[in-house]
Amino acid sequence: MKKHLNKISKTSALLDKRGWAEANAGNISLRIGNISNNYYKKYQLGELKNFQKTFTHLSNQVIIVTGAGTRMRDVKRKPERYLFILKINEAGNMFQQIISNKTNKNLKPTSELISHLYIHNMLLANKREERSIVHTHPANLIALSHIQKFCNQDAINNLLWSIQPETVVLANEGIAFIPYQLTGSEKLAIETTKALEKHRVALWEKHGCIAIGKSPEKAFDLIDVLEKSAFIFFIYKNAGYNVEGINDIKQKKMRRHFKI
Ligand code: 2HA
Ligand code: ZN
Repeated sequence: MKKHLNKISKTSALLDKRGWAEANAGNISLRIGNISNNYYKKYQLGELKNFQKTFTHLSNQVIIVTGAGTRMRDVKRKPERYLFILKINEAGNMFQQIISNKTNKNLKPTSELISHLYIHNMLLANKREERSIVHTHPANLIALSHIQKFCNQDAINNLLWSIQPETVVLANEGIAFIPYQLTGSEKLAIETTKALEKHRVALWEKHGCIAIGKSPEKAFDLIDVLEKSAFIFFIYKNAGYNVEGINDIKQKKMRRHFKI
């Protein structure tokens, strides 16, 4: 278990270092799968609680999520205290906290739990390789989502790809754009899950980013590369320039070269 907790705390440290984690901003989850019952003998299990719906593909899954209201800088220091380990029941409609002697029994799962559950359920249903979800608040991407012209999937991707080759290569299917929805809502979860069937990263209008990856760090990398594009955009805008960037012909050549 420790190695899984450490994967999350390593990424929470990166979010803090990037300045994307003001107060309790952001949340992370890592699905560690279906662990044999023997495993729980050394742990206590908390009381059974209901989800607001049934996630059939999450039957018997164990998922680690950041606690509600926790700061990334605290997760980095004390992962056992600020991470919540959920053991989901056979039916996929209830969960229990897995408790060790370092667990904070008053902790609750992240306020965006509904999005994490919907997405993990979809990933399992579609036999996808991603096990991690990272949600964070990168300032430059959020700023772009305040500009009407870029509140459009084609427009925002054409801009971000044109800024640096790494964005074309790493984020080759682009970022999904999710129009504004209430934080922590089921509507936000449903729209995001639909979008992540075809993407690995989405931008929540006027809020932040959410990405999936094999590891939390891989999900972080995707947001990092897109945020760097947005950062460079505002640098040249602030310097008073409108630039062409990497044009379509060059981007197409790059896609052919990298077979993406
Ligand atoms: O976890 O970022 O979207 C705090 C948030 C909610
Ligand atoms: Zn958020």
